[in-house]
Amino acid sequence: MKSDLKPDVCVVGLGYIGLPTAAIIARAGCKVQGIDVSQKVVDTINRGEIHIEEVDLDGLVHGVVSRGLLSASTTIAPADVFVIAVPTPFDKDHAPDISYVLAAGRSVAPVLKAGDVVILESTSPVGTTEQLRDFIAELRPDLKCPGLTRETPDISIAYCPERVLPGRILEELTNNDRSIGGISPRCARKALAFYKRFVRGACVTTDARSAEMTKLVENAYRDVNIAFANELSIVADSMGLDVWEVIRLANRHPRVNILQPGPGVGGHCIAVDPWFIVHGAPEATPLIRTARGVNDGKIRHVIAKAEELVAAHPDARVACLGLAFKANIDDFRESPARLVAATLARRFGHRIHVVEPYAAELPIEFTDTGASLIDLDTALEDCDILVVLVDHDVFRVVPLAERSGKLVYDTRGIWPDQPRAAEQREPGLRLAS
Ligand code: SAJ
Repeated sequence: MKSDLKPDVCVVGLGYIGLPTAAIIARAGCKVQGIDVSQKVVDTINRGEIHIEEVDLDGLVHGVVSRGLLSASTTIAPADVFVIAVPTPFDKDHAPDISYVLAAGRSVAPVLKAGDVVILESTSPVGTTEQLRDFIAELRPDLKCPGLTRETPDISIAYCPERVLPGRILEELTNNDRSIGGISPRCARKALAFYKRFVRGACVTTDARSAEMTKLVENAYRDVNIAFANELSIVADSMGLDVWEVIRLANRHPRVNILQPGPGVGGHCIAVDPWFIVHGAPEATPLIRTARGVNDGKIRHVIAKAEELVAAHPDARVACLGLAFKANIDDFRESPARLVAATLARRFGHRIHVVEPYAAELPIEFTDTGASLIDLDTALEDCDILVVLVDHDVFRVVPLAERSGKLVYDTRGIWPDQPRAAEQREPGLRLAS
């Protein structure tokens, strides 16, 4: 690859990170081939359409596909830069599974040539990039790999995690700072030159292991801080205090910034990545492990409280507000809200209604429960109990007049003006956490 020419790029894995990344690189003028194991995903993208929901992604993909800059395939072709963005799940014992990363390495290896750059973006346990390098070296003994030769290596290998927020992916892919960890400083420099083509944020180089750990630390930091807020919510509740009020006041301290309690931590990152650290250093991670336990325990706490409330009002119709794992997105995977609503639906059947403006139908586990999907207006007119599970903006703006007289269990603290139980002399009118 000549440095003045735009590299041909291959992005392996066209999911929530891979597809937006491929589209942004294509927008920067590079020819991008996206690889996915699913023929359906490949066909969708080649039609200029998308298989995931993300703000503005449809228009961008349509544009770069129709300009011939992005195409998709199930089979890999030679390129200058390979970006691997495949899942790294964990097993039932929370041990990370890097088999998709190694499978991507297996598919990339045969087409590698001198001068190529391989970049791993998947969230990975520390040491994965080196394992990927070892695997490629094994498959391609003809190539000199970084860290395994005294001579100038033929290829460069680096780790560069994404840190984008679902719902803001395109903006954050462009504007967030990036950590770029090379197997060697030379690898980091090569990867840096690539990211500079489409990232406006600062690109900071380091070694691969530090970059791997940085990604895990960022999400563990958030998990621990959310756990603190969730623990506080249960403590405040037991003392008859409004946790939202306490946090609002505490956050007026110039060095205090407590996050928001909720029905637990969802999504595919924050509830997963801390385990990669725990698995790497089990004896040294009591805090990170406990935070996971606190956040998972908050889901059980909310289920128990919601069940108690619904059971205590046998004639009441109940609306669960939200299924998404967080506000203003249509992603229902690994969602505490969905788990709470489905548990209520299984136990209380047709009394349970779900309001989710981002869903066209209820997820599969609601089948045969008797629960139904209704719109917000119907819920406000017909339901007696509102269980707020997601802080979607459309819920936040419901005026007090439309929810007065209802029993409200607000797990997100979106309605600070809702009268509390004591003021209304009716137990459980507003449960705080
Ligand atoms: N949550 C709370 N209280 C809060 C903040 C969040 O209960 O104060 C809950 C949310 O409702 C949700 C969960 O935590 O269920 C996670 O939401 P999030 O907005 O904190 O994070 P994600 O999972 O959407 O994205 C995170 C981000 N990481 C950090 O903020 C450190 C994102 O930047 C990463 O790129 C992403 O994980 C990832 O892919 O790793």
